[in-house]
Amino acid sequence: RALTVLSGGMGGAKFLQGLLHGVRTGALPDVAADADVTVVANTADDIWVHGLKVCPDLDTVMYTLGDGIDLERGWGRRDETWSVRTELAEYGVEPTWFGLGDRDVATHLVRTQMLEAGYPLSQVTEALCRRWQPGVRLLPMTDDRVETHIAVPDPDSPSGRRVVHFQEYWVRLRAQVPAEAVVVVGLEESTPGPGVVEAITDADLVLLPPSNPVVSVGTILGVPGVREALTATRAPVVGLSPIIGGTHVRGMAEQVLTAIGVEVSAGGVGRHYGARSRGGVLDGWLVDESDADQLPGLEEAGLAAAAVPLFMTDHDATATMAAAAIRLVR
Ligand code: GDP
Ligand code: FO1
Ligand code: CA
Repeated sequence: RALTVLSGGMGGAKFLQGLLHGVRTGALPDVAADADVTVVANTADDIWVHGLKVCPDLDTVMYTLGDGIDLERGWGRRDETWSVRTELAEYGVEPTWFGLGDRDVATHLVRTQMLEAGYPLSQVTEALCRRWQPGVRLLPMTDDRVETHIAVPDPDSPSGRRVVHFQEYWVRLRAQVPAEAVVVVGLEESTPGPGVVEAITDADLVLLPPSNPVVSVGTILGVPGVREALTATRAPVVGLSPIIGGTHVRGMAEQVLTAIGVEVSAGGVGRHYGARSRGGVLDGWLVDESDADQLPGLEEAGLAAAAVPLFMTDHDATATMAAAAIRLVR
């Protein structure tokens, strides 16, 4: 069987670890131990810093599944050193708020060199994965440049707001100011990367992990052609809520859901994605057991829904929720 997962960074990567564990241990119903897993990853977090192209979500998935991630930070490399970052700060070169580890810089140098030589991001990613062997086919959602920006309040500007790159909103501002709008530059003009549409239409199952519904999954869905592929695929499409008890487990999903006017609840996100039978992208939606009160609203919206433990505390717990997702739609 072929599984396809639409993923952001940390949440998606953690889900993928459990999913792969479930595949390998035969814990997933109707999924053979040699099933192929394809990941379509968000690239709208990408940022050019110090002349280097940094792809946080691609790298977080690649490092996590390739066992090079720093588990405590959740991003960047294990056993990292920060000489380059320190030297850049000594030169007073901005942005000093976005830290590039020395080992991580090598990844960005390889990527930037290949991009400048004319290789598309998909081929760059394939080359980097030859080293990291993540155990999945890792596809950028698009080879085109797409960047999420966030409008924040700014009393000093005539419009009362200013727009910052998503990384500045998250890393420098710590998402401590309201997100008034989410602007994904280049999204309308982008096209799905090589293999993306087929990964969705030819899959036996498509999973939406508990990634950020706006700036991780939302951006993938926003690439023209992706929604159509989800509508057309014969595979069931099932998702897991990143919102538990009315807020995110970590990160800034609450802020960006509010920015786009979506209710910050497990049911609200499920309804936001919508039932495929009603023009949306989902057949099924899993919520945490503490959100069982959301189930009637989801069923009314045409979605198969269930409430199960949804904290990814370890690989077995994650594999169990992945199995529950499959059971919901098979
Ligand atoms: P990012 O790109 O690094 O922000 O990572 P993702 O977008 O892939 O995932 C971030 C989302 O993961 C956040 O909205 C969190 O609420 C969600 N998340 C993190 N840990 C868990 C968990 O254990 N269970 C669930 N259900 N969601 C989680
Ligand atoms: N997150 C931080 O909180 N501080 C950083 O300095 C930082 C640097 C960084 C460098 C490379 C990279 O791939 C990720 C990095 N991140 C950092 C995490 C990044 O903001 C997140 O992984 C995602 O973009 C959130 O979705
Ligand atoms: Ca991300």
